[in-house]
Amino acid sequence: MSDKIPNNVDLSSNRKLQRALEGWLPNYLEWWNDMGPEGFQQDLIYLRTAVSVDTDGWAKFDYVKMPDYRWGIFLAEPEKDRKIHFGDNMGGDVWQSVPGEVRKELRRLIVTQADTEPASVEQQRLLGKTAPSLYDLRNLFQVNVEEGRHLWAMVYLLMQHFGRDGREEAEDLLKRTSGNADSPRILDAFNKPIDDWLAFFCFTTFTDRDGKYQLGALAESAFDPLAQTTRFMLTEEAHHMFVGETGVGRVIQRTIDLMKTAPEGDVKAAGGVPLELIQRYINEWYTASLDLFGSEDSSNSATFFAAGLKGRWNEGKEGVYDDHKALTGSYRVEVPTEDGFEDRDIPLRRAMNLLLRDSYVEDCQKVIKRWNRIFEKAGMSERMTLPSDRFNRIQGLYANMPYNPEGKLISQAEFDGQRDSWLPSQEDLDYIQSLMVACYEPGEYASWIAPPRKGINGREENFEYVKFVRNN
Ligand code: BYC
Ligand code: FE
Ligand code: FE
Repeated sequence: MSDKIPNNVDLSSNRKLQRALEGWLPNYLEWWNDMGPEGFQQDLIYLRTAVSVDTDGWAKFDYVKMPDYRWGIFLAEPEKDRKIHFGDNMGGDVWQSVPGEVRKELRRLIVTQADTEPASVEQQRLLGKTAPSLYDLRNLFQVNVEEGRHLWAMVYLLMQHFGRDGREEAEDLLKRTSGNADSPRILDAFNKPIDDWLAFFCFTTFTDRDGKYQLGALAESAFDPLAQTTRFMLTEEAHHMFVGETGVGRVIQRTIDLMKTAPEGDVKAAGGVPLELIQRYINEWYTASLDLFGSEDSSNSATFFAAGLKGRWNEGKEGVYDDHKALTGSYRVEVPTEDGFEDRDIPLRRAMNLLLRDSYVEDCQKVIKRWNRIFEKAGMSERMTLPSDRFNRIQGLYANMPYNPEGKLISQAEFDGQRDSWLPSQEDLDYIQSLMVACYEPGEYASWIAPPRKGINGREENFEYVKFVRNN
């Protein structure tokens, strides 16, 4: 065990790697200080820390200062005699080191994955100042430190398996910045501002859920260290999505309560979030997350699949797919043309982004269903929906064209006229911003959100999830 860097990869017997990681550590901490959560660094946060990957060592809860969080390297237990189970190399042994012929592609996948982790921390860095409760504040920081750990996980792969290039990439990951005009983060959604908590809850619902599917696809990889690393990351992702889904759910619940109890049912006057506004936020973050799957028709995705770098969702699970080569078959899509649409049959391997996205969309639909149960329980007929996958896209076949949320192509003028009823308007953003007032009393919640049904780790209602050491 190396003291500085908790790990289960026997770091102390790998001096070169240890030195590289220990050299990177101060830069990481500097980044965390400059670009991580603003304020709160000396406060005591009730966090779950991974000490090891077995069930005991993994769910340890304690008060920690964020900079003392045990960022480290944890890989899931390797599977014995694992074989490549899809693509051209199917049946062969999985790789413990990087084959030269896929080095470039693998490095790019790992760097892209890695880049999203610090990006999300940057996007969320000011939210602590307006947390609606200590419970939410603690959840934000739990998500932030774990995204920091996900960066460590990817940096480990880069340094262990990609030599000097890997070390350079690791440095660059701390140099790009979310939203920076000169050196932005790689993927679009990670350059969008997250300036309020409704955006945070939508992001953790929809964008962290892209994380779940992308990590799931990488967990199938023939490059075994990547598969093991991402498999362990997935266990943390579940909590991030929980924070998002219950967060939006609690906003909906609060709005329903206000619709029934506020004078004249005026939700805004009572400091709540109108349902249409929640729907507009859903539209925005869901569609931005669809863009993260890349184009529906993608030669990159065919290359990744053929080489065994990235599989489909549950590729290795029995009974899901009969054919793991995907050399035959196609996926029919409607492609926009000058004067309408035409059908295109995308060869299956080139449609891998789309197949992964279908699994994601199905999962999102279940989330919507669970949110709609809140309305059903309250005896209300209102419902939340997911917009069409053509709406508001900036990647893929339907990018930058005026589709309405039902997926119908309309004129640009009509789109512009209706835009603010479909996506958050400046007025919406200003209104939500006006609600963002910190509520730091244990057991108390801001006006626009209902309390959670249960505490973290079974804690009582007025548990002090954050102990302030000094004024923030
Ligand atoms: N923004 O063939 P195409 C997470 C680029 S989230 C900007 O359509 P491909 C997390 C693309 O790079 C999970 N650029 O796409 C969540 C390509 O560029 P080049 C993150 C985009 O390569 C919350 C060109 O467009 N993990 O973990 O098949 C908090 C055409 O490419 C975008 C991964 O993404 C975009 N949205 O697929 C914290 C997994 N989409 O080659 C963390 C690794 C496409 O022309 N990444 N482009 O320069 C991948 O598997 C693939 O890179 C993508 C794109 C699925 C993202
Ligand atoms: Fe992550
Ligand atoms: Fe996450």
